Amino acid sequence: MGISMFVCVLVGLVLYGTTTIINGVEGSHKVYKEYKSVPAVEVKQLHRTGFHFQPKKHWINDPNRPMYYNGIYHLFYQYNPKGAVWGNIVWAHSVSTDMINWKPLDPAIYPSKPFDRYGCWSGSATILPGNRPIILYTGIVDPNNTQVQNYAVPANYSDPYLQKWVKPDNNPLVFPGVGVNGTAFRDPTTAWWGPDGHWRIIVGSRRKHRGMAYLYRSRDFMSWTKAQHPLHSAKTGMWECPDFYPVSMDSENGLETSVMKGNIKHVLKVSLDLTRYEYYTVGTYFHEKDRYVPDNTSVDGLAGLRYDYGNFYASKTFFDASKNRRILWGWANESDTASEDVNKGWAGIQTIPRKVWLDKSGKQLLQWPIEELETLRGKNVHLNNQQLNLGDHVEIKGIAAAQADVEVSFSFASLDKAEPFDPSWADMDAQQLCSHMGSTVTGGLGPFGLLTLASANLEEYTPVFFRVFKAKDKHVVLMCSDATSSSLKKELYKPSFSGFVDVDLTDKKLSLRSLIDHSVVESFGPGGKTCITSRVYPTLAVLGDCHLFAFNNGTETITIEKLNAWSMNNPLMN
Ligand SMILES: *[C@@H]1O[C@H](CO)[C@@H](O)[C@H](O)[C@H]1NC(C)=O
Ligand SMILES: *[C@@H]1O[C@H](CO)[C@@H](O)[C@H](O)[C@H]1NC(C)=O
Ligand SMILES: *[C@@H]1O[C@H](CO)[C@@H](O)[C@H](O)[C@H]1NC(C)=O
Ligand SMILES: *[C@@H]1O[C@H](CO)[C@@H](O)[C@H](O)[C@H]1NC(C)=O
Ligand SMILES: *[C@@H]1O[C@H](CO)[C@@H](O)[C@H](O)[C@H]1NC(C)=O
Ligand SMILES: *[C@H]1O[C@@H](CO)[C@H](O)[C@@H](O)[C@@H]1NC(C)=O
Repeated sequence: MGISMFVCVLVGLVLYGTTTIINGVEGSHKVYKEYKSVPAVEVKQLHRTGFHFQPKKHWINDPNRPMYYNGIYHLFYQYNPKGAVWGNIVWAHSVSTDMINWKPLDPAIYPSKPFDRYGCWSGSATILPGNRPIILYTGIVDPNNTQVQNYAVPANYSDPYLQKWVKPDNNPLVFPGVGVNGTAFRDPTTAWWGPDGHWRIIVGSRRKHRGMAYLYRSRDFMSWTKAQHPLHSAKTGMWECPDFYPVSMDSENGLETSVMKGNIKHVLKVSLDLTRYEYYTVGTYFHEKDRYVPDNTSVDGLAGLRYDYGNFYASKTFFDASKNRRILWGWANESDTASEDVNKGWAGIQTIPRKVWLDKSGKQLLQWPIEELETLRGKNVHLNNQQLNLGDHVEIKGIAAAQADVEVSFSFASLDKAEPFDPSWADMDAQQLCSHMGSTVTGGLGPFGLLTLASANLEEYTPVFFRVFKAKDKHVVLMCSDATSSSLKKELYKPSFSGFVDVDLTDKKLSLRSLIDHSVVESFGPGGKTCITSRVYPTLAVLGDCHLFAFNNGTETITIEKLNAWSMNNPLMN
């Protein structure tokens, strides 16, 4: 991560507050040399989240090597101990027994050795036989940004928190080698073990315009050999933070990363530096040939499936053996300016950990907030059978609307009023469509949904809604989380995030869950089929002045069959 930033600093092209573009192709972070070592004077509370993962102050990015070990969940993450913009990155470390309440520890890894002197970037944990965790991470070895893969092990396996980590002197384990671009070679995955007695990892890279998942094998975890061919590649630009894991075709349970047999498929996820979004495919892993082939229902690249259609990047999953589930963590960056971040004294959150599993169709994943989140639910209000006619918006009163969990199921009598889906829209992505047809554009079946983080008179609101279209031989469901009207503040990134929902409408229902937390709205479309995270910064719709509504701006009447909303309590947060 952060490679382009390094390149810029080091070649002296320090850009003050302007977007850095490498080769005119790759989008990237921004470099603020004047801010990166300016500790926060004060930590502004107004938009801080109540129940999302955050340290006390300063910048965070990628979640790293989450794992479960001897009853404790560990989360490591990229952290700037000295400021609220990217820089000075170390591996911060927190522990938890439920992934909701967190206790901070000292940083686990920081630059100190020749093999990581210029940076300690993302990586993954693997639990070796004998219950011994080991971490692989990317080290930066020179001012030219050359990347290698290193390992670290706990100093004391009996320490329940694994506070100290050792980076042995036989590092690095993996050099870029011939034919590999050494400045685009990072983010090793959790290793999996094959029946041939070899461990395997992939490392993200690029070769010209191809994203590469380079495959390495090792018998002893120390000596690694690059395979002749990558596990997979595609013409998408640089692949960061790859993740590769099996999913069951007949159960919601997660699978340990080395499982290869049974009724399973595999998932390959990559973070595209080009778009700063993440994409995944569902496919088959031919382990004898060490090739991954996406199914014909899954495409690589920009038209592909995404975990989340909003602010969500550099994610990582792990297998939680205590509950037989696979858990997904992702980073949600800020949408305000760097100077605002410096002013706030903090930047970046981790999204609520999500359980991930394969949909029955076998074509996509489903995601749902971990059940432990429900322990934070406080005051509850509910509604049943409430009708919403064209233009209606009803307030959901009685909870803390700025920090809430809302579950709602909508129904409608007929699909007849669905607007026609213009074939020319097929070339548009969902986000473009949502920006043309927002919550204020009257429709037929929709737009309907929730108005989150809303001010009393709707000067500010973040609508999360559905709109149903009728295409030639099917219905097309659009889900939007639209930041356009989220804040009266001008200098903000306010995208109309959106994704399509592949859902069967024969029961004429659509459901939605939104986790609302001051400056974030994390939403889960029907059963977790489409997820969207928006970061927003209201000026009026804050704290006690924040409201929640359900609305309909379509001609078809919508019924709120059932709505439950809870105020959310604050967990222990670092
Ligand atoms: C960095 O790159 C420059 C220019 O290619 C080269 O002269 C120099 O030797 C490199 N430095 C290191 C430490 O590799
Ligand atoms: C390792 O951790 C255990 C449990 O905290 C402690 O009792 C022991 O003294 C530690 N060993 C060393 C060498 O620090
Ligand atoms: C190697 O990767 C860097 C960083 O992405 C890029 O700027 C450079 O053009 C790449 N070199 C080649 C030969 O592709
Ligand atoms: C997609 O693959 C399945 C088998 O996995 C096959 O039955 C189907 O015909 C393929 N569809 C296309 C369009 O190639
Ligand atoms: C519904 O549409 C009307 C007319 O465009 C607009 O004034 C109103 O704000 C919309 N309601 C919502 C909740 O967006
Ligand atoms: C998050 O911030 C927005 C606004 O500055 C950028 O447009 C995104 O590219 C950025 N996302 C990531 C993953 O860095």
